[in-house]
Amino acid sequence: MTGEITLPRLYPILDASCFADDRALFHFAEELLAAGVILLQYRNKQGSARQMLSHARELRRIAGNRVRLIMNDRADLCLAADFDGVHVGQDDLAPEAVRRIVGNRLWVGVSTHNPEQLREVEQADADYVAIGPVFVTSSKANPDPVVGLDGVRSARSITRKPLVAIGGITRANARSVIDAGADSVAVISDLLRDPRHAVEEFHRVLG
Ligand code: 3NM
Repeated sequence: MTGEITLPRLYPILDASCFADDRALFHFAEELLAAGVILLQYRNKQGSARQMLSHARELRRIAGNRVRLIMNDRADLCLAADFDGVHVGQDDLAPEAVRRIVGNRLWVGVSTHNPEQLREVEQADADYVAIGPVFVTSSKANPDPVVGLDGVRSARSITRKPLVAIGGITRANARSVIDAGADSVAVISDLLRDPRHAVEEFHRVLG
């Protein structure tokens, strides 16, 4: 993206593995959107490329063009589904490689887990950086060590890029994460039960 992006405080992640079937997945998305979510990431570590593209195209249709949709890991599927950005981890394509694929108009976000990775991404062509896991999480296989609120404060001191905090973030601790310097909180599990109500509560505590 040319120029700095602005992240909303809440960055929900729709993880396909959390849903029994497509109907439940799309219903969840509809509930998030009805509650006012404007940025949403689609994550699917187990599905085929074909399933991912099919989910992603339907999400684009449901969301319309007012919601920013971010594809986890896959620049090719981001383009194919007309998404607005790609989020990559440390084992995915590097930000510069993603940028060559998606161009300057779309967002590129990168996950980091320690100061060294943060310093590297700070120099890279990424629009935002994520730090995590902030707290214990059961939504990710083999998570890196928990960084805590001190890890968020340290990340804030290293990067000038918009900062997303992720991992174990709930309505109960989200405010402390923002107060530690994050611009936005990315959440999977604390949205799953009654998403509409959960989003409203996140919005309330995050102000
Ligand atoms: N990435 P929940 S932690 C997808 O540390 C993901 O980069 C992490 O899910 C990282 O909100 C995480 O349920 C899981 O803890 C976030």
